Amino acid sequence: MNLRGKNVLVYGMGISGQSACRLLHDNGACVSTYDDENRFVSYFAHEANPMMKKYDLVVVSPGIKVLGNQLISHFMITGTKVISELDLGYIFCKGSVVGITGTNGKTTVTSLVGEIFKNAGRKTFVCGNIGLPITSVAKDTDEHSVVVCEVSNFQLELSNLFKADVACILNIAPDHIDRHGSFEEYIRVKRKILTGARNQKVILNFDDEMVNKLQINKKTTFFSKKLLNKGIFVKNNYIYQNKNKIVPLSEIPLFGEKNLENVLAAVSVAVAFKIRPNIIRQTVASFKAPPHRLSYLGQINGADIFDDSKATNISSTLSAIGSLGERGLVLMLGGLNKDFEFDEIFKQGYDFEKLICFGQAGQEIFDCATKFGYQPMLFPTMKSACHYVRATAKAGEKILLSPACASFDEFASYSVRGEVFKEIMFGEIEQIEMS
Ligand code: UMA
Repeated sequence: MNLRGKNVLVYGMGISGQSACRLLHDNGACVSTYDDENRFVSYFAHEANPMMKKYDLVVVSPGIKVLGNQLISHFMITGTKVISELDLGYIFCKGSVVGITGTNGKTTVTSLVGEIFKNAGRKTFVCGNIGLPITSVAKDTDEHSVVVCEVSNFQLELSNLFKADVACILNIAPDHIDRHGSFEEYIRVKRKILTGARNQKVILNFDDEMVNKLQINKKTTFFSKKLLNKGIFVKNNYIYQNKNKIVPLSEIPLFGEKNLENVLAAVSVAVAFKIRPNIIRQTVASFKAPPHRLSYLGQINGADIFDDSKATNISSTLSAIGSLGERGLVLMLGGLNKDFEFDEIFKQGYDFEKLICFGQAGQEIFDCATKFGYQPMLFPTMKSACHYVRATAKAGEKILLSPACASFDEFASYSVRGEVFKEIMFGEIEQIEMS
């Protein structure tokens, strides 16, 4: 794409918008910026009213909801080319690009794949939804490098140019319905990662009902926790690729069934790049999962404490319950509802030790649980719920923060929520209350 002298508007001035500006500027474009909250980077021209101007290209940040957005509709109606920040970064990436998406597990798989490539001596860039915009790494890539990109639905929504050489879908369950309007639309957007290059290799989770149903091509590799005829699968407590043993399950340091799926996915990507089995095995064995994903924090009064603050949807919470088991489980649910019905959790008939609801969605979850015969407890905030749970913790309990909601009613992000949880459970209670 020749951008020299072209008028380009970047919409949304978060970290991806800012790095898109730099990439465009470095490639000779005349960059203007717009942000609904009036944030702007001082050395680019900030537009007060971009509808009044004509642009050759508009680059949109992932956080901007496309449905119902008047500015984006205006550009589309007037025939202006509109692309995503993901598209822009991809166009300038050299070498191979791996795209990893899914409702849950993206960050874990992206990190593990990145580690495997690095240990194999490849020039590796781990980027995307994980926190580093693809537009910020593109200029440093070359024909030998590998870009491992965590791809969110937000990034895919406006994307048409992103064509990963290897595309992986981990799982699909209802999420971000508030953004996409329906589960069907969420699936349609997720599938866009498969509209890839001619020689795109596709890696899919055989065990996920929704992913398994996706149309496959000749180059599709499936991974599974069960025995398959070919692909990446588990047999006799080993991860196999066809007939080759790759990793013994006993060496996987990550906890739970979902993490086994994550490791299978990462092994599948590594195998697609012909990485040596001993490198894959060593990397898996020494891998440390990113925090707030069913992380074991320690004990209080003999109760085990688990931080799964990253569980911001129902399927993630259900998988945490499945991994820990219902016996002695003190489940902490709540935050900001993303348009979910909570019936899915309670209709399973789990026999929880305690059910704790909190935050903006607390009353709704409380009412739903009560409808199914539970006797939940309701707290206005997660902090107040944590103080109660800590004060009453007893031996044999498994205290699990797996909220099935976004964090934004009380915290800046799921990671802040997880840190506060840890602080209250293990830190100086008085200090936390004063702050
Ligand atoms: N803005 C508008 N109009 C809007 C919405 C936002 O102008 O309607 C502006 C805001 O005022 C703000 C800017 O856009 O100035 C924020 O941009 P952004 O929301 O695109 O956020 P970035 O800082 O660029 O971060 C984005 C991703 N954020 C989102 O998708 C919401 C980050 O994922 C990602 O790590 C980063 O790019 C680098 O690629 C975060 C995320 O929450 C972690 N992702 C969601 C998730 O994981 O569930 C999808």
